[in-house]
Amino acid sequence: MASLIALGGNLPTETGPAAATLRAALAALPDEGLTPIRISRLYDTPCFPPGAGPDYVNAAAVVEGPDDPQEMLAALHRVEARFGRARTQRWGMRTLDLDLIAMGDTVLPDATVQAKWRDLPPAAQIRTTPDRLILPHPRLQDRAFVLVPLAEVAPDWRHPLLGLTVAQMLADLPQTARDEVVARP
Ligand code: A4P
Ligand code: MG
Repeated sequence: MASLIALGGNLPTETGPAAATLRAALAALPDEGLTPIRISRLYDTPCFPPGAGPDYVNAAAVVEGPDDPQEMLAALHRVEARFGRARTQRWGMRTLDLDLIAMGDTVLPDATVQAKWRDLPPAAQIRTTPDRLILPHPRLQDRAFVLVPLAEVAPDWRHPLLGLTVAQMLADLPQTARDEVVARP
């Protein structure tokens, strides 16, 4: 099944600066059974929340991979591990973060729980981490650093619960937030 994935990093690794790490991670996807179908450009994005660390490099891709969402996430975690992802502080600095944004119109674990995580107030978002896979990714609709790259590779994917396409969710963000996400030359 085709999945949408988002990549981000704001710390150098042995591979090099974050941009080099993202490129290497994209190149390593086939080693984990994931076939990239479309890959966005890399984007420079301001750190969220502001001041929490260096700015990020972000990208998105459409990949063909396992039908089972848990297997899909496990494959992404193996790529993260290979590039030295250490889970320390949530929303802290990271060498490589690979998020599973969506798998078709799969909703996990169910519409009520997905909506609960989606509607979490910002303070609680920082304090709490889901202990299971939530699909679509609960913060997708809020984040220009996800939606701008995603609009390059899957503008017409439609959120199964919000009923909005990627292009529509992006258009709903403030212009200032969209302008901060800048494609690298
Ligand atoms: N989890 C549940 N649903 C998912 C999903 N759809 N995709 C669980 C991935 N993981 C999911 O994730 C924490 C737990 O969420 C996992 O055990 C998984 O089972 P994580 O990747 O270990 O932790 P994290 O990355 O610290 O949390 P998360 O939620 O991925 O962080 P965010 O929300 O992605 O924030 N600013 C800019 N400019 N660019 C960025 O890329 N990224 C973050 C990370 C903060 N600020 C940023 C950026
Ligand atoms: Mg993550």
